[in-house]
Amino acid sequence: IMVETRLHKAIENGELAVHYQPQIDLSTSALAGAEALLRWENDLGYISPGEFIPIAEETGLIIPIGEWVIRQACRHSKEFRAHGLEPFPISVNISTKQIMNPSFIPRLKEILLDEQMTPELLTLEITESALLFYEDAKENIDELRQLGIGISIDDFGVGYSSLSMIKDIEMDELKIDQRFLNDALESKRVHSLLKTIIKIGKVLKAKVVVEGVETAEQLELLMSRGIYGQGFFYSRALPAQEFEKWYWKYY
Ligand code: G
Ligand code: G
Ligand code: MN
Ligand code: NA
Repeated sequence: IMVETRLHKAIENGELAVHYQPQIDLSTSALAGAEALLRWENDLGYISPGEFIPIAEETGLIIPIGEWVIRQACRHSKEFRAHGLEPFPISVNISTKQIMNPSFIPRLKEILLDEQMTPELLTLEITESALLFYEDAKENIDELRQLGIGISIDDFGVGYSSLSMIKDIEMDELKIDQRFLNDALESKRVHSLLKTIIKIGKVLKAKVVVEGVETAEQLELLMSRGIYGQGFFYSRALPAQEFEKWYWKYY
């Protein structure tokens, strides 16, 4: 209850912020995108999205909060370009509750218009489990893709029925859950599995992003495969201004 009450006011109190974590083209080391990650800090301290997103979902607050995140991402995208950064897509995490809401696509279109956002620079990250029990999933995903918005399947490999889902739904990007890379150095079996999942992404002609790149040794495993990486090795998620500083340091 406490968290819910505070979350209600979090947007208007300016306690929420969207941070950005870079995604790197591992063949060229170019910046290929950024994931928008929501942060909530108030007088009680920092509360992780792992804690408050489930509450936002239960209470329905995820709808206004989710729209706010998309709007912020569009604004920051415009700002980054105005400041001379090469255009790159921003990925926003979308909850099941959001994508299943009938107003989701109309509201999204409004936001894109309001913010003069190029749809091609927006990607939506959806978990496979989110789509599993959702009847209109395929139709809506197709419509979003027709608008030019990218669709990314997040945490790929840890939900169930993954393979049947990617059989039916076309996507632009596959994000391989970090636990595969985590174990790939210690286990030949997991390493082979990781390589096979990467091949699945390639067969689907999706951009393959491996999550949780933390060390140079892990990066070594992933190089020269025409894929993308995201993780603390490059940077944690940074506030927009710090993200720009990070960018100018490397590019
Ligand atoms: O950044 P971090 O590891 O703390 O994120 C924890 C979880 O919260 C991740 O699963 C991430 O996808 C989720 N998350 C972060 N930001 C958002 C957001 O804006 N919307 C939704 N729905 N989930 C988010
Ligand atoms: O569920 P999703 O993939 O959206 O969540 C992304 C989460 O992973 C974020 O909370 C982010 O902070 C976290 N993350 C990003 N890079 C790394 C990393 O290299 N190692 C670990 N352990 N977590 C990471
Ligand atoms: Mn994600
Ligand atoms: Na993920």
